[in-house]
Amino acid sequence: MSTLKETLKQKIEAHRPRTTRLVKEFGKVIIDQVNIDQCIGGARDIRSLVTDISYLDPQEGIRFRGKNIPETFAALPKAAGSIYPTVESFWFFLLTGDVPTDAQVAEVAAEWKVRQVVPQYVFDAIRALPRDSHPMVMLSVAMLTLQKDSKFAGFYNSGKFNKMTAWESVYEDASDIVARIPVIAAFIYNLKYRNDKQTAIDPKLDMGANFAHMIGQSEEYKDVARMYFILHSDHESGNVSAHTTHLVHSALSDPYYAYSAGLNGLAGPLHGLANQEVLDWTLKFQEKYCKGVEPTKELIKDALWDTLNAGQVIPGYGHAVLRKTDPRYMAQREFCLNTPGLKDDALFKVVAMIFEVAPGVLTEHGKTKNPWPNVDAQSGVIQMYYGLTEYDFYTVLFGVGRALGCMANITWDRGLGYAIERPKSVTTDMLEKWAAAGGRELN
Ligand code: CMX
Repeated sequence: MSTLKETLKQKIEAHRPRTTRLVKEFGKVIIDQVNIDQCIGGARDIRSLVTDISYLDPQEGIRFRGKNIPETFAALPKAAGSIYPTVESFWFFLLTGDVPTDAQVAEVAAEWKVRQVVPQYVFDAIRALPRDSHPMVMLSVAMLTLQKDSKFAGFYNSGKFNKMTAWESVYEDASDIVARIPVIAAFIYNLKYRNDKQTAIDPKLDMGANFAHMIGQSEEYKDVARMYFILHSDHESGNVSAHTTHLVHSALSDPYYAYSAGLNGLAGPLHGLANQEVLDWTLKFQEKYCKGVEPTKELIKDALWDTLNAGQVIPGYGHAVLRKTDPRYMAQREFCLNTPGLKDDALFKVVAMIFEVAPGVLTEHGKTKNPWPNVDAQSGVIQMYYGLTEYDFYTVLFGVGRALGCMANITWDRGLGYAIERPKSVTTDMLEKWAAAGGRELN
């Protein structure tokens, strides 16, 4: 058993009694209540999910295993010659909560080299799709195509299924998925945008660097990939992609079914597709409002109001939980400011100007509870700068990163034996009756 799996085994076994005790001794302790607004309004803010992989504080932003973004980047072992950690070290950290040693990172990296070999039938299935399919469709189909070799499904069907050890086969699938998904994403990118010019895996490179290599990117892009995948990995359990993955897996659907479903949720414009929408909005703004003139705050303000008055959302702004600027936005902004060339890039300047104007406009508009930018507002500028201009691919990049969080979460879901998820629904008649009575009588 690898050091990572052994560490995980010890952590899961040590953690189980905590979950069991909470249910047995304190199961009826009330931690939240639900009102009609939340019932109709997307279950916002109801505390009914448990994860220790990450926690999202509305004011502070994300903490991975208790560490905020700068602390995470500072703590983890770095890629050779880089100030950024490897994705492999982050995976160890997300799964176990431990900062790995260099030797442990090397072991994960070596394991991923074996796991990352993608069967030819996956590429054949992607190729069989219409070439103008959205790249997220291709990624989701690839995930389902891999399902036939699921180790979890195999274990379930073996007749020897055991709830206590089921997490081990989820871990095997999860590890295969995180190792293979960048290779699949690179294949999709090359197929769609580089005339099918495919590049072989370089076995000497870490995951982020290899992704850059496979899509024909520059040396500097290796850090972009590492940073991007880590920043997009996890945002506690309630967001659509993480929650969908958790929900589908709770039926004991294997990780391939579960993550394909999670990707389908990520592909929504209110979730991961917003990074593509931000670029689309910004480029259309330049085209329509800046004919021969420099962008100004006034022009941006006009364009933002036109979008809002047309009943559309400003992509990249607002959040269901956050009530301040997303630290993931700030981490990417800092990357831009610290990168010569990028900090003077015309598109970065427009996005920086939107940051100055949009919160005021959204506040005046008066609808959103959070007028500040989220992760998607900044990410596309960096990709554009490095020549990854095909912005309908950006959600695939998000999906590669998000796999880390979703897979870590469902490995623990199985380790702790979380139940099949099944909230109770009510009817409108019932809501009206309880509204008239001032609340439902609880017994
Ligand atoms: N532009 C315009 N209106 C917005 C808005 C925005 N950026 N953000 C929220 N609103 C509106 C909502 O549409 C809602 O309007 P209605 O009452 O007419 O339905 C109202 O403000 C209240 O919404 P909220 O409680 O502040 O936000 P929600 O929790 O309902 O939704 C989110 C959160 C992210 C879907 C929303 O802010 C949004 O649509 N943002 C733009 C899309 C985006 O950037 N998504 C990416 C989020 C990060 C990610 O998951 O990748």
